[in-house]
Amino acid sequence: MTRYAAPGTEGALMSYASRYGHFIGGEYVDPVRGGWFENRSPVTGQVFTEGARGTAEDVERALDAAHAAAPAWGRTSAAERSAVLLRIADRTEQHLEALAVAETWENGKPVRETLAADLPLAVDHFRYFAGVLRAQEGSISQLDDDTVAYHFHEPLGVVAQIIPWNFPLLMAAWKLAPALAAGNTVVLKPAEQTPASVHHWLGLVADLLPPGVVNVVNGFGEEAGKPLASSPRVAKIAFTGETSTGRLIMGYAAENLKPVSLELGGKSPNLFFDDIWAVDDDLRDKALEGFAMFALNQGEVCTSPSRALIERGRYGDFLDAAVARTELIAPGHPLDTETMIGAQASEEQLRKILGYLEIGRKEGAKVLTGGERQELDGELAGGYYVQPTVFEGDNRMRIFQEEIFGPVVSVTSFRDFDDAVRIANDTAYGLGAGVWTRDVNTAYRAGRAIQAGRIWQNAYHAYPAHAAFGGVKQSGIGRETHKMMLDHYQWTKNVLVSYSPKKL
Ligand code: TXE
Repeated sequence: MTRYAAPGTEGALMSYASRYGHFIGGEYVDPVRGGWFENRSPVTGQVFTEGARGTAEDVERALDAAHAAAPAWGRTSAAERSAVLLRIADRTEQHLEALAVAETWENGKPVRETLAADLPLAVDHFRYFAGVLRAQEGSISQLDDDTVAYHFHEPLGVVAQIIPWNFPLLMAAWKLAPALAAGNTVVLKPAEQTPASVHHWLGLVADLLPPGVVNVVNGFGEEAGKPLASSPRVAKIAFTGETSTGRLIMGYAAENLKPVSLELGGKSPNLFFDDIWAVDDDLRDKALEGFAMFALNQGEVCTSPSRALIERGRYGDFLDAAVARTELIAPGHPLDTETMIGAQASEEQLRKILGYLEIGRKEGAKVLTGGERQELDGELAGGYYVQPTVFEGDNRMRIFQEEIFGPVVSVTSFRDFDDAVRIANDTAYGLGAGVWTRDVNTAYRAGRAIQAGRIWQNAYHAYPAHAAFGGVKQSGIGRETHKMMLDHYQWTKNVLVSYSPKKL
């Protein structure tokens, strides 16, 4: 076991600055109106740094810088931009351990996850888009012997990106890599709960980018996010967050007729067919792991498998084993490499989850394990910890229909294939789903019938680049983590040429 030292303490791999201004035009600047807000580590509940409280004036400054940088960056060759992205990936990788600690301290998630997933995935994202960029081609249509239509990819220009707090660095990488690859400059707003890690990372990679190509404005949704998303000076808005905020963003964008991509909430079903239990083998164990994935990242994942649907024949056997597996999820100090569940990202989120634990009980759902705040000792006593919780109930309950965004799974049974699909689709959301079965036909039919953008089969919570990710229904519009993102961040110019000497 390794216990990393907390940022800024003796032996620590990194320390945070005491405050982070906005990053505009290649340098840190103070907020125009002079406001700052406190940033608490959810690990301890203590303030560890401050972020600039951005307003419309700061957004305008960032947009000025992004517009000034846009023409030159947009004209760089694919090879040049690709080389920059590769250097960013290498630099991030060189500091991977320190960034993993930073991410854990700011967000609360266990360092074993930031080391194994958040940071390696962020690094790979830059490498992936550096690669696909080199392979992108325009096209030519030959309309007749003398007439051709060229299709060129043009960058959109300056894009706005607004990200949440559940994966501060990975969400920044998911947004920045394709936008930069496509030749855009960016104004990005991190979540007010996690303003610092992105800045710490920027401090490490900023010299690799021309000033103004990436600008980061901190602040709250209404004060900084809204002026950014509603600015006529942005060519596109990319957003990840709550569904209700996504609606607002789309409204702002509609005013200026700007394209949006939205990655929103979810209530993802995880389906366990009887045959998975029929054989005592590695796949059965893997399915139990798949069940326990609801607690990964403290359940603060938009695709969290927060509804488990178990076939009736082996319901009791599977559920007993699943509850036992859940009870192995070790809480502890998030900077210990053996800790499996860390702190919720903010006190607000903690309160929201505890509220849903109450709602579940009042609705008549049965708590099979957990159900309380996780009390920890010492410096962790002020942190925001929740026990992994398994509820048994009915899909009509609020705990089955509303996104809790905590380590809480709501379990129910299904009769047969059609019943499973009916319950799975009985939700406003359509982001992720899991299907666990040994039968390839069941897997295929379920994969086609479930309304969700990503369906894992005998797997869960894998987010590799080159597999398109995004939602349907109330879970969003557009896809990420795939080369098709280049199209989201470029527009097609058609040049139609006649080589005919004949008169018109
Ligand atoms: O989200 P918000 P919150 C869900 C999850 C969570 C709930 C609330 O259920 O409990 O949302 O989280 C910015 N104009 N998800 O309140 O408000 C905000 O500053 C422009 C799911 O944090 O959507 C932040 O940068 N921007 C999710 C970002 O939007 C605005 C991830 C997200 O915050 C704005 C996070 C406005 N009017 C939460 N209001 C997922 N799908 O991964 C807020 N913002």
